[in-house]
Amino acid sequence: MSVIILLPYSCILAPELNMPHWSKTNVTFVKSVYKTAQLPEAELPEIAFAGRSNVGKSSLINKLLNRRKLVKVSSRPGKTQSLNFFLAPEQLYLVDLPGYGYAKVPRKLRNDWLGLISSYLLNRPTLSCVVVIVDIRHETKTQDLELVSWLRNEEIPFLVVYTKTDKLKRAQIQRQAAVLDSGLGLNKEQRVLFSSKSGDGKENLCTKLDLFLA
Ligand SMILES: Nc1nc2c(ncn2[C@@H]2O[C@H](COP(=O)(O)OP(=O)(O)OP(=O)(O)O)[C@@H](O)[C@H]2O)c(=O)[nH]1
Ligand SMILES: [Mg+2]
Repeated sequence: MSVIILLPYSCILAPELNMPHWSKTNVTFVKSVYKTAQLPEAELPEIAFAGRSNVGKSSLINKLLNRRKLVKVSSRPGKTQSLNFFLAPEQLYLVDLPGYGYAKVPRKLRNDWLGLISSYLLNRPTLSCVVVIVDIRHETKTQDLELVSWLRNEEIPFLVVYTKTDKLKRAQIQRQAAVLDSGLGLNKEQRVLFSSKSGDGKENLCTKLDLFLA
């Protein structure tokens, strides 16, 4: 008996159309942006990744794209000082934002970053989602709460990721997640548990991000 499998037309012509954005291997670094004038043309959907210094933003992007060294990861906080644009051709931009909350950054530089980041987040017409990354081990930090409240107020779509879950035991993960949910005013649908080390939560994160891009 022969079995005939019917594939959708798009699948035969262009298999990549039916693949999730996240299995792409041809993502490339485009540019570092230090001033609004340097932003690439707003022609593709964009996902920006924000969070405190050293929380694991760059590691999360690498894990999402299955790339070990696309984005530089460091043990030195404050490594990412510009808006770094990565491109999945014809699909979307991923934007690694500078981390906040690192005390040793000079005030002038910090104010410049804040101006650049808030202007980018407020005015970027193609911004589909801001991923706010929070270390699952910590209590609710004022700056995370401020960012989430600001995004909510400005009606900028966002998703929160509690990362580094590999550092906690299963029961602790649930306890900490509940503490952060309450501190940040989130329900379970608005956040994802994730580990860049183990990859736990990656599928859920991809599925949630796809909803923002749909
Ligand atoms: N165990 C564990 N370590 C992680 C995870 N994510 C990141 N790290 C580590 O945390 C440190 C900081 O990671 P980065 O990805 O550079 O953090 P970042 O938020 O991009 O840092 P800045 O660009 O400096 O703001 C590195 O030593 C990573 O290896 C994780 O899920 N689990
Ligand atoms: Mg970084």
